[in-house]
Amino acid sequence: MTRMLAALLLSLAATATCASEAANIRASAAWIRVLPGDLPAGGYVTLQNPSTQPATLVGASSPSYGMAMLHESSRAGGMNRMRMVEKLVIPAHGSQMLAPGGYHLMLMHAKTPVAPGATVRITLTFADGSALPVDFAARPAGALGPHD
Ligand SMILES: [Cu+2]
Repeated sequence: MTRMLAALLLSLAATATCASEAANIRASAAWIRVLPGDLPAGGYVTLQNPSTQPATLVGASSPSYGMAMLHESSRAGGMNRMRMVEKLVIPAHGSQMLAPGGYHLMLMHAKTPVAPGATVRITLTFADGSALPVDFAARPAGALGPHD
């Protein structure tokens, strides 16, 4: 009987720590920078993880764009570079910023022109397969942040 109870408690504990990664993440200050023509837009967001489990961002998709990728910008030898990032960890009790000059979403092939002021839905996907839909505010090419 005691053994059964222990097994039951163990399974309950396992369930409690298996909340989906997406459910643990809080997204804020989500915006995209819209560039003219068919130039890709950068997507930026702050991801907070108040949970006790790390979450790993592995991709993104949007009904407004043909392709969305995770990128990192850097400067090396006076050159701006970008590279693809396969995954980005949001640590337990921590946060990760996607911001100009660093990690960002690269949104390509807008299906229809996205105007500044519009809202673009982007779904973030995590390593456990869970998904977090986030509304991003479209901002003009000169914007520095979600509000300026
Ligand atoms: Cu990029």
